[in-house]
Amino acid sequence: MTITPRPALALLCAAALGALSACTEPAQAPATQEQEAEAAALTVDNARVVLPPVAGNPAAVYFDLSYSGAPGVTLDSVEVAGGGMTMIHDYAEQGGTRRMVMADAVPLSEGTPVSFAPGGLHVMVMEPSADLQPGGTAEITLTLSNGATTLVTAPVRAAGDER
Ligand SMILES: [Cu+2]
Repeated sequence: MTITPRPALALLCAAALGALSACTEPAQAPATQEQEAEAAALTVDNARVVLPPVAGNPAAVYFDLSYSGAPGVTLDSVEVAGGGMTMIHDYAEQGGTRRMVMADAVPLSEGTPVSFAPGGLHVMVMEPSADLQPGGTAEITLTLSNGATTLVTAPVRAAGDER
């Protein structure tokens, strides 16, 4: 999918001139209107980080996604502040056993909620740091294939807690 730049900012500026407002450029490269719209189109509920029973093992992240944006978009990556590399995993039947497999990109479509939950889709977080403590919170960034990002704050749970 290609994102076509639109002169939306210029139009806003032109409108603002009538109100004598100065037209200021954001200091950082702004997200395009499309990216902001796509980020708003993603709703993340019930996000939580579950720490491993053994320190140093990967942590897991679960959440419920609903999406109402343009079709053809996937969830491409999930980053966790205080954690290392992340991977999106799923479970699948292989040779009669249920194994963990890589899920590179998770398709999102309107009217089809996607749940990351124990036994199914999950985010594995390598090398969770000591910043991630039970009862604390973690900042999680979800990035879509169109470049839109959504930041959520999730509670951190101990391995033995409810997942
Ligand atoms: Cu996994």
